[in-house]
Amino acid sequence: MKPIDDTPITRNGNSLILAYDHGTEHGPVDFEPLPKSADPTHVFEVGRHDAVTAIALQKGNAEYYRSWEQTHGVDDGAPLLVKLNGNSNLAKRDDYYSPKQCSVQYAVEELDADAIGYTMYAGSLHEDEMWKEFRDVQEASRKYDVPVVMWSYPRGKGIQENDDYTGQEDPDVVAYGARLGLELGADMVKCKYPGTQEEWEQVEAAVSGLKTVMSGGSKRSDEAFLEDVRSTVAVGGNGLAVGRNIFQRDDPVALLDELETVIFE
Ligand code: FBP
Repeated sequence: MKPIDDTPITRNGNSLILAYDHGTEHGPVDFEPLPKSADPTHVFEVGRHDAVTAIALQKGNAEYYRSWEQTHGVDDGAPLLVKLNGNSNLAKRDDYYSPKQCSVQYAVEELDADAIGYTMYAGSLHEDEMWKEFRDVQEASRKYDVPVVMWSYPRGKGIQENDDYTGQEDPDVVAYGARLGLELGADMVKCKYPGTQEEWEQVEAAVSGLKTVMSGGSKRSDEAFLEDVRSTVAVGGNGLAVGRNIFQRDDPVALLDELETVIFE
């Protein structure tokens, strides 16, 4: 099994994953702040920035990405992370579930994926089913020697709200989700930022050195965003998986330059 630090999705041990699966997860509404972001090739171009160590795409865009690279002679595009599962906001379900649309075999053999991504909703009524799917994904990833990133988002009927937190942002819940990544064999976990550095320390304490990346969340100012990233990296976080804070900016280069310094230097 290749250590994740020997794969193209890390640099100096850290990662910046440019996530662009929002058309699946949220729908075109996420492209409204910057209409050109609905064009995948615009975001593929953004991914050529040196700071980006992987671009996370659903199967259809992953196919488009590989053909775009070929037609345009691009050889410096971001390594490809294929997100195997996803769900739309349109479905009515009894609880959270993210079905799988792509196999590890297809991702690696047909799309030449450098990494695999899978969303886990621990706490949902469908947790058992997702654990079984993740087991197959993880074992197939080992067979092909590609790293697995778990989008670890505990949510659903098992997650209680309390006076202080809205369930998903409770640091105990985030830390538990991160720990599941370690227990179930992920190489990296992507977690919601609970909101403070102390709370992220709690996440780090739970994972015993497993790579962690912070989920970007909704768009905020450059300074507020950088501050969140700095505060996680300072206590052991390994970077960022970010979508809206990059692709909703008309010119994200300055922010990517800053992120490159914060995450890799
Ligand atoms: P953002 O940086 O835009 O939050 O993207 C990260 C991400 O995990 C995406 O991969 C995914 O589409 C989205 O967040 C899911 O967000 P949520 O399910 O919390 O609305």
